[in-house]
This record gives sequence, structure tokens and C-alpha cells, in this order.
Amino acid sequence: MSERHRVLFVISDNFKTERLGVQILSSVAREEGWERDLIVLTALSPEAALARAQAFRPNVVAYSAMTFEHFALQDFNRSLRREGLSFVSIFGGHHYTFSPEEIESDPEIDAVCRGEGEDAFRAFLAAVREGKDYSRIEKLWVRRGEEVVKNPLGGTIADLDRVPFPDRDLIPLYEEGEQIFGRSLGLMFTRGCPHRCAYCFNAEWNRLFRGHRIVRHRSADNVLRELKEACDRYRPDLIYFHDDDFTLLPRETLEEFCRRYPAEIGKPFYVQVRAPGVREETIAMLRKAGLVIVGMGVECGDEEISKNLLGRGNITNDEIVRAFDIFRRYGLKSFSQNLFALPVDDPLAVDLKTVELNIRCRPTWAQCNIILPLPKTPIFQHAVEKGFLSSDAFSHLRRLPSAFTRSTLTFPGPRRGRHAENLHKFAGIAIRFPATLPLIKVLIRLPPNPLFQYVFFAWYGYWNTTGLWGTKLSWRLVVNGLRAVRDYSKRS
Ligand code: B12
Ligand code: SF4
Repeated sequence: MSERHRVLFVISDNFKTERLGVQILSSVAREEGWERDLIVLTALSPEAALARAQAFRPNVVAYSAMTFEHFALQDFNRSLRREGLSFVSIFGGHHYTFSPEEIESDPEIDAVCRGEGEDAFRAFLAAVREGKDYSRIEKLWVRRGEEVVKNPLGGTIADLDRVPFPDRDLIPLYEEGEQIFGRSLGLMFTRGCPHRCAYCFNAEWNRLFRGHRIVRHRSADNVLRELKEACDRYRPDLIYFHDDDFTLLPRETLEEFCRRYPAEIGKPFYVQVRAPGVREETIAMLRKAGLVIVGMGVECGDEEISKNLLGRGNITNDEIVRAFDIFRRYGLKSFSQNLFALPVDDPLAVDLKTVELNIRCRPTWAQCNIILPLPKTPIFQHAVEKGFLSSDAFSHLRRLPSAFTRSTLTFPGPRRGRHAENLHKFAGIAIRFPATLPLIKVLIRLPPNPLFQYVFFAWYGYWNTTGLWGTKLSWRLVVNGLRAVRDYSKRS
């Protein structure tokens, strides 16, 4: 192999879990005959990261980012250039899909990729390797001299079975204590979601790819093959499906998967569902196959706000409660996902309804997050239009605002916002132990303080590791948890 074919992947953090996007692109690069390495910026000092890049001598540096991670990646890219390294830089992931214009304001970005990158990245690597022009590849915006060539967005990958399996050696995660979700192994069966909830990336994604197939799925055979290979190699304790809604799978595919999974894989697994798709016979079949944990968005207890502000369609509270009843009947652990401190005039009143709805649902754990109105989502637009957020609120933030500490919104009466932030800290406890709710309603009237924050972190940290996922308690886990608390606290 020629010495010059080296691609360096750079991500800001692996958050102690997989990053399937870069892992799949690493497999693409391997198939194209490239050597690969990965830098996780939070895992190294800036000097060590630079030294590692210099030692690897990449001719392509490939960056992958969710929104807010892009700042650190672009800073690092500039520092590599300052050190005199010669390489082509390409950026992809959700942030660049929605904000490709970053290339226009940062002269050190050579190309950005919008949407699913497998084909574009393959074509790009081939062109770079052969010294050919890479400025006319679908999905890429490419710098060429003074201009930026904006190629068509293209579509979505219809046949997901042709996507290579993720290169799981790129991020060594499968040793005890390396991950948050126990010793789990993640993958996706489907891609896409037909809905357009106002706080989710799918609203914009589905608009961008209108006219193309949005929801696609792999064959059961392809998924089982990936699992078989990966389980033989990494021996995980739990299989984690990252699909937006596992019930989107067609009936026959689901049946084939459930029939074959116990004998071929036989490991407990987790899926995420949406209330309208939860049918008793589907859950019974999944349970029999090995489903042990199920996640579902409850999000907001006020039906009108859920429908009109959050864009969740006609999901009713009764439907949500019924779904959790089914999970319980089949002995599943469940967790609900909830959004607090919404951009409404009285967030506390709405959040109390969310707590009450969760009390009816009785999930194993109610995961409570403060809403992050990410740029390019409808909820961001709403928050700006109604004066909860300034349109440039995030442009000078260097790090992701935390969904665990304080709201990024400004509420009409500051006290209302503070009370909602305080309720967020105790909501999980109130849901698990409803008898504490009257006391919590008194406590939340106190000024926000570090004690409330630590109570929240301890509760969240326990359930998101040992409590729900069965992660073994160890010193490493505790140290990792304390580091995460320090980092999140710094952000607030
Ligand atoms: C698994 C997951 C995580 C994992 C791993 C993250 C990751 N990026 O892989 C973890 C748990 C770390 C995570 C965390 C968060 N997540 Co998350 N997560 C997901 C989820 C469910 C699946 C991601 C995935 O594996 N997709 C499959 C792979 C194959 O796709 P992909 O990563 O997009 O990669 C493809 C393309 O983007 C492109 N591509 C990607 N990188 C590159 C690089 C190059 C060079 C090229 C050419 C192409 C390219 O090609 C890839 C292959 O097709 C998505 C929702 C979804 N359905 O995608 C949300 C999602 C990515 N998460 C999101 C968010 C907001 C978060 C959090 C901020 C949530 C929170 N409130 O805290 C946190 C951030 C961390 C934190 N807590 O501080 C948003 C991001 C929106 C945005 N504008 O960036 C998403 C889209 C969900 C949503 N509802 O909006 N998440
Ligand atoms: S159902 Fe879930 S994945 Fe689909 S748009 Fe709504 S929040 Fe996003």
C-alpha cells in the first residue's frame, strides 16, 4: 500500500459509547485500502493530539460532529494547519448536514458532506488517492480556490444492506468499565423516522430529503450477520439498537428477526419505540426474542403543547400510559424520555403535568432533560420568535449547553424559569416516589443551588449506568462519573 493513503478521523468525544457514523466510514476507508487512526479530542491534551496527528501524517483528516462539537473540531483543524501539516480536510455529520455554510466562513475546511456519507466519502477518498478532482461529488460542498462548489444534496441510501459493518476496533470500548450502557454493543436496523417533532433533527432532515425514501431498513439476515460477527469478537452483555423507532420495521422482517435471534445471538437487547406503534403482540414477540429494556418518549404531559408546540402529532396521554402498562405486563425494564423547561409562559405548570403523566406510566427510570433548542429545529425558531432566545444565542458558545444543568432560555418571569429548572433536578425522584412530590413542590421554590444539582447527577448517573443498564459498579465508573459531573457543571 502506498505510504500516502492515511485517513485520520477526529471526533470531539465518544461519550463512552459508539459513534456508528465514523465507525462505518472507517470501514469504507479500509475497503478502499486506507490506513486509519482516530483522535478523540477530549481524551488527549491539545499537545498530545497534535503529536499524534503529526506522527500519523494523514493525507485526509475526516471530522464528524453533532452541533456544538464543530467548534472544537474546526479549532483543531486550524491548529493542524498552523503546524504545517499538509492534508485535505473533510467535515460531516449532523452539524454539517444542516449547516454546510460553515465552509464559507472557515477557509481551512476543504469539503463538507451533507447527509449519509458512505458513497460520497468513498468517491472522495478514491479521487484524493488518485490525485483527481474531488469537487464534483454529490453531497459535497468543496472549496476550489476562491469559490465553494455546492453539489446537489442527492438522496438517501435505499439498500442499507450494502453499507459495511462498523469498524468497531476504531473505538476500543468493549472492556469492562469503558462504557456507560454496561458492556453493550450498538447498531441500527432502520434509518429514518417519518415524524417531524419540533425538537428533533428529523424535522429538518425530512425536509431536506423530501421526495427520497426516509424510512429504510436492513434485512434481518444482514443485521444478524453483523451481530454474530461482532458478538463473537467483542462478547457484549447487551445489544443496543439505536433506531429512532423499532416498531417501524415491517411485520415480516420483525418476525424473521425475532424467530432467528434467540438461537443465533441470544443476548438481551434494548430498543426504542413510539407509543402508537406499541402493540401487545409486538412487545410479546420482542420479549420472547430477548428484549429486556425499552425506551420511549413521554416528553410532555400537556397534550396540547405536545401536539402544537412539540409537533408530536396526535399521541394521547392514555396511549402513552397503555404502552407502559404493556411493558410492565411483559416484565420489561422501561425508561421514559422527558423534556423540561419548555419555551412556554408557565414552564413549571407544564412540567408538573409531565411529572404526573410519568407517575401514571411508572417507568423503571424517568430520564429528564432540559430542552436544548438546537439551531435548525422548529423549536429553536419558535423560541427565537417568542423571545425566549436570541437568534445568535449559540453562535458564541464554544461548548454544548447542558441538558442537565440550566436552561438556555429566558423566561418572562425569571422565577418561573428557576422553579422549572429546580423541578427538573427532582423530577426523576418524584416520579419514582410520588409521596415526595409535595415536599419537592416546596423545595423548588428555593434558589437553584449546587446541592440540587448534585442530587440530580447522583440520581441520573445511577440510573443511566447500574440502575437501568446493569453497568457493574467499579472505581472506574465512579471516576468517570465524577469527571462527567465536573464537565457538565463547568458548562452551566
Ligand atoms: C447514538 C446517538 C448518540 C450517541 C452517539 C453519538 C453519535 N454522533 O454517534 C450519544 C449517546 C453519545 C449521543 C449523545 C447526544 N446526542 Co445523539 N444521537 C444518537 C442517534 C440516536 C444515532 C446516531 C447514529 O449512530 N446514527 C447512525 C450513523 C450511521 O449516522 P451518523 O452518525 O449521522 O453518520 C452518518 C452521516 O452523518 C455522515 N457522517 C457523519 N460523520 C461524517 C464525517 C465525514 C467526514 C463524512 C464525509 C460524513 C459523515 O455519514 C455517516 C454515515 O451515513 C442520533 C439520531 C439518529 N437517528 O441519527 C442522535 C443525535 C445524533 N443526537 C443528538 C443530540 C442532540 C445528542 C445530545 C446533545 C443529546 C443531549 N441532550 O445530551 C448528546 C450529545 C452528547 C452530550 N450528552 O453532551 C442529535 C444531534 C443533532 C445535531 N444537530 O447535531 C441527534 C441527531 C438526535 C436528534 N433527535 O436530533 N447521541
Ligand atoms: S418520533 Fe422521535 S425520532 Fe421521530 S421525529 Fe419525533 S423525536 Fe425524532
